[in-house]
Amino acid sequence: MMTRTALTRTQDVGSFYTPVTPTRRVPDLIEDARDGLLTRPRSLPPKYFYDDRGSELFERICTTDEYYPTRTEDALLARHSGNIIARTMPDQIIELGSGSSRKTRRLFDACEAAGHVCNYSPFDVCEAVLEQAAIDLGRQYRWLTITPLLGDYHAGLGNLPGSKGTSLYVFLGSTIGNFEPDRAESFMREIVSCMASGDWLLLGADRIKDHAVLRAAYNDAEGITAEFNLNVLRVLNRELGANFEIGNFDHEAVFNEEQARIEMYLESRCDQDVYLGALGRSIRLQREERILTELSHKFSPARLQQLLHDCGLEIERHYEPANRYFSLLLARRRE
Ligand code: SAH
Ligand code: AVI
Repeated sequence: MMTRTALTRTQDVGSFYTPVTPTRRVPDLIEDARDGLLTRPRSLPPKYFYDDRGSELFERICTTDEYYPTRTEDALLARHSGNIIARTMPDQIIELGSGSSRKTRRLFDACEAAGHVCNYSPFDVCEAVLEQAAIDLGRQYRWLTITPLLGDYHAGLGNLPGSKGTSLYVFLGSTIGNFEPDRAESFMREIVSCMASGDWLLLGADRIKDHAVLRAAYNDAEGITAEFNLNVLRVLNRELGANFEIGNFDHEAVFNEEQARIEMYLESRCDQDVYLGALGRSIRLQREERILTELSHKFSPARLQQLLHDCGLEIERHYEPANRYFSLLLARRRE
């Protein structure tokens, strides 16, 4: 991953990012660790996965044989971006949790093919991934005005920079599945409240399917998902002055059928004490005790329709592959 110094040297994208001012306060890592680790059941919010290394590991997960969501969604975008751009003709594309923006290129390719120029605002919590995306996209699409936005989308969308004309909000990768169901709905409502009449939302959502396929996607043979999961302990060691022994934990990812979600845990391999420096406290973890690190909800078409309807959206198109592994929904605000 290129460093910020390197970006300054390339001078490719001018000033690098615009910070998104929170509209509400969200807990910081110390508070999240206090809330999530000092009491049982133990848990951590998934945003802490995404330091530089975590973002790189996520990119590697996307290329594993088992992790079908990325290539399935990418194939849908490759096939339908022409249609999506023709319908929406966006003046700006605003992407939430944009990561490397790799799949979003399909939309830019379609813009190019249609001779349509637009602006792009990728919004992410990880500075390194945002920076690299801005550099790469700036090189590939010289016509594209890129405004990288750095911030936590849980802190509110009310301070996103103002926009002119038609906006296409993009939320890909089934990141919506990482939210608790109530939060998924309130977040979607927040997106809708940013949308003016005539604006669009493109949402990617992973579908319920054969449980073995789902389990394999979060238990790849190379162990990259395990590394991604364990990486959050490195984040805690660095940012919180904790002393987690990475080798004392196992990656666990199980499908909870009742809740239709993958649950990802770090499981303690032994009885152990871990010191959380910034909290001035130790916690005792018993053998096989788990820390919940991520929920990844899987959706039925009916659930997606209900979610979008309840949030004031009207579905314009529902794109899905022949195996129905993934949904790409193009929606607009219901008037
Ligand atoms: N949209 C991309 C990346 C998905 S990974 C894709 O489909 O491949 C999830 C992305 O959301 C990561 O880049 C991560 O840094 C970002 N993210 C996670 N929590 C976030 C938060 N609270 N605010 C903003 N971005 C967040
Ligand atoms: C970003 N998010 C939608 C991914 C998912 O599938 O829930 C993160 C991930 N976790 C493990 N593998 C991928």
